[in-house]
Amino acid sequence: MTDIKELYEKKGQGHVFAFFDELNEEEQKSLLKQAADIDLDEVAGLVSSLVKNSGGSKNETIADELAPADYIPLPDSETGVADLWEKARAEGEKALRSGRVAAFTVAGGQGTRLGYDGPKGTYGVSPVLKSSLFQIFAEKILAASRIYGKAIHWYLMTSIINNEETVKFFEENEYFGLHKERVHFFTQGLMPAVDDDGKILLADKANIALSPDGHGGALRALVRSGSIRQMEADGIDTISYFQVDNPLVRCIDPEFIGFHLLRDSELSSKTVPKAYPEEKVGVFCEQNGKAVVVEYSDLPERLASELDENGEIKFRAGSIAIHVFARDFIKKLGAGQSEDAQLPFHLANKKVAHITPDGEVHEPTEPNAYKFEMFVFDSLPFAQNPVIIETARADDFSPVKNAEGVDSPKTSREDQLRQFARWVKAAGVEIETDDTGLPPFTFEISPLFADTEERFVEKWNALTEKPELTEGLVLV
Ligand code: UD2
Repeated sequence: MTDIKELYEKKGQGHVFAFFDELNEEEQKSLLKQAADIDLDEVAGLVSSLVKNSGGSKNETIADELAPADYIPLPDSETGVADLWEKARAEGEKALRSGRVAAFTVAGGQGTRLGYDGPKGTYGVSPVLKSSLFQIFAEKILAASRIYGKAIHWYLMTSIINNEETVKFFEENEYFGLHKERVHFFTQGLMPAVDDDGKILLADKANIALSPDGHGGALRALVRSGSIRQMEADGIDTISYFQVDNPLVRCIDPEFIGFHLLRDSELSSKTVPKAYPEEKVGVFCEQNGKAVVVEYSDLPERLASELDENGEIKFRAGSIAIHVFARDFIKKLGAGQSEDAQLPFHLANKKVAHITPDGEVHEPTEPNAYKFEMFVFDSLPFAQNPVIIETARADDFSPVKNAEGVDSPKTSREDQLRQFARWVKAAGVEIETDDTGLPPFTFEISPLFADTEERFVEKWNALTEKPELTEGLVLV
């Protein structure tokens, strides 16, 4: 154990143990464990490559090599080919019936922007019942399990900060009708926050200031937690990935899965055309013959606002963080089997409360520290045969990120209502809506009643007694 202290001393991080002698035995053990879990060489490398170079003008260098990425357009768009989509759907349905597909949600983030005190997935978002994000996903997965006759496994990545509360929420809600043994939680890795000089910060005398290593940490964590091995044992080779913040997401989409399988892709992605140049989504681009996602903060403004010959946003293929991964691609990358296929870390300059060398608590008002995060989409250039398909924003993407304004509970609730109203209209029911398609009253269609427009129409038409569409109606 003293080896760890010596190692920290040798690497210039000895201050982490400055208060060690004041701690009780349990605290000492815990601090030593936290310290042992940190790869100091990795941190030193990141400090010299990122922290010491922060403020450079990397954007302009990458910008010159970027071109917009190609994607498969929707079948009902001008250039879309309906046959292709039909074939993809058949392939995806076959895969679902054979049980080779699992769902996977990254839910380890801290969700600070929403200002909600709890794991984001427990936040209530549906219009009438205020069902939580987790419940909506669970019901979509349950619905797909019933449709394809195979109970779908669901993997969820949490972090040490929210794991206990997340699992408790599922327990209390009896896993929303899913088989408990098919819902798998695992925690992601942590990285220490450092100051301008690359010194690791202490949250208090007994704890290092640690935070989740980004959703890109999912690849390592899936391997380390044994989830990949378990998938192999269960015959699962295809992983449907989505974020915790998007209640509209089609958790299990046969067409998307089908395109991924038909093209023998290691990583497939969905795109929607950006709504406006500054929209905070990454953009699919091509760089040196490889597909990449350039995060919104890294795309130079002149490219973000450039128009093509048709007057459309040139770099418009927005990344909405919905993917299908081949299991073995994650296995390869997550195990770090290849030196060249390591996901890079990104630097985030944040406010981190910490304890000073003289034992005082420092609550910063300005960003004072650096955190390191990996992004899952950085795995894209390593993937063989990457596929990008277009999806309809209205049926796949309306995230809850901010307490107010864009991407807020209000906008997401309204987008859910618009979807329900479209489905009802498609079934031939007259319903009044405003110019944006929003109905004047609040109602809800549970994924257990129908999870797509097509199934809604079928189910609605089969009802012998149709309920009246009024305020507060819930179809389950
Ligand atoms: C993400 C994408 C953005 C776009 C947008 C769509 C990044 C950097 N950008 O933006 O390009 O696709 O989503 O909505 O991802 N998470 C973890 N562990 C972590 C950090 C995050 O599990 O350590 C999860 C988090 O719980 C959430 C998701 O990753 O489900 C997205 O994280 P975010 O809110 O930081 O990403 P955001 O909104 O900046």
